[in-house]
Amino acid sequence: MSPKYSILLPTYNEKENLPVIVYLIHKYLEISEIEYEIIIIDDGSPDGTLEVAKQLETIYGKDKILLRPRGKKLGLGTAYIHGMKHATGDFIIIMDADLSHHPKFILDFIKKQAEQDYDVVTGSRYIGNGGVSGWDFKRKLVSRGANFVSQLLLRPKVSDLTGSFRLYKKPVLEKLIESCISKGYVFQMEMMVRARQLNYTIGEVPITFVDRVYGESKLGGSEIVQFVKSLLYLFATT
Ligand SMILES: Nc1nc2c(ncn2[C@@H]2O[C@H](COP(=O)(O)OP(=O)(O)OP(=O)(O)O)[C@@H](O)[C@H]2O)c(=O)[nH]1
Ligand SMILES: [Mg+2]
Repeated sequence: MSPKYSILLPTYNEKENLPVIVYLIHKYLEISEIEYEIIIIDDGSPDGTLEVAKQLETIYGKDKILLRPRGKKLGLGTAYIHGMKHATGDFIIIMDADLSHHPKFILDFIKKQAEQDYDVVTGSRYIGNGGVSGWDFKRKLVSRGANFVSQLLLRPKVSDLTGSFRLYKKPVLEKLIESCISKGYVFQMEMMVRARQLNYTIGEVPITFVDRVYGESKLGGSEIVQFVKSLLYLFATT
C-alpha cells in the first residue's frame, strides 16, 4: 500500500493565506497521486481563520481537511502535539501556513525520504538552490548568526537548524516531541539535536523561504534574547 502523509498546518490569523496553501497542497499532491490529509490547528484566531477553514472542509471534503481547533492561542509546540494526535498518516509533514513554505517542496521531501528511508527530512535554506526571499539585511544576519552559533555549539550536522519545514516518520516525531523540553523558536533546533542523539537518520532538501506577504511578523528583540538563552541551555544540557 502506498504511504499516507498528514500535513499539520498550525494557524493564527491566516485567513488570507489558508485557502492558497490548501489549494497548492491539493494541486501538487493530487497530480502526483499521493495520499494525504491536512490537519488545521487554529487557535481561536480573531480574524476568522476557522470560518475560512470550515469552507475549505466543505470544498475539499472531510477526509482531506481535518479541523482540530483550540479555544485560544496556546503556542506552536502544543499545536503540533495536538495535531499529531489526530493524524492517521504514516508520515507527518510540518509547515507554516503563511506561504513562507511552498507546498511544491513537499514532493522533494517525499522523494528524499524514500531514497534512504530517512527518519526525518528537513528543508534547508543553506544547501543547493535553497535560500531566502524578502528578508532585509538585519533579518538575514539574525538568521545566519543564529544558525552559525548553533552549529558551533551543538554540531548537529544539519545545515539549517532553525527551519520548520520538515517531514517525519510518525513514530519518530512522537518520540522526538516527548524528548524535547524547549518551547518557542529554539524548539525546532532541539528537535534536530535530539534526533541526532537518538541516532535517527536525517535527510536534507533545499527550500526557498519566502517572507510572509499577509499578516504580521513577530520576530523582535525579545525573541532574539529568548533564543540565545535557550540555545545556551541546550548547549549545557545535551
Ligand atoms: N495554532 C497556532 N498556530 C500558530 C501559533 N503561533 C503561530 N502560529 C502559526 O504557525 C506558523 C508559523 O508562525 P509565524 O507567525 O509565521 O512565525 P514566523 O515565521 O517565525 O514569523 P513571521 O515573520 O510572522 O512569518 C504560521 O502558520 C502561524 O499562523 C499559535 O500559537 N497557535
Ligand atoms: Mg512565518
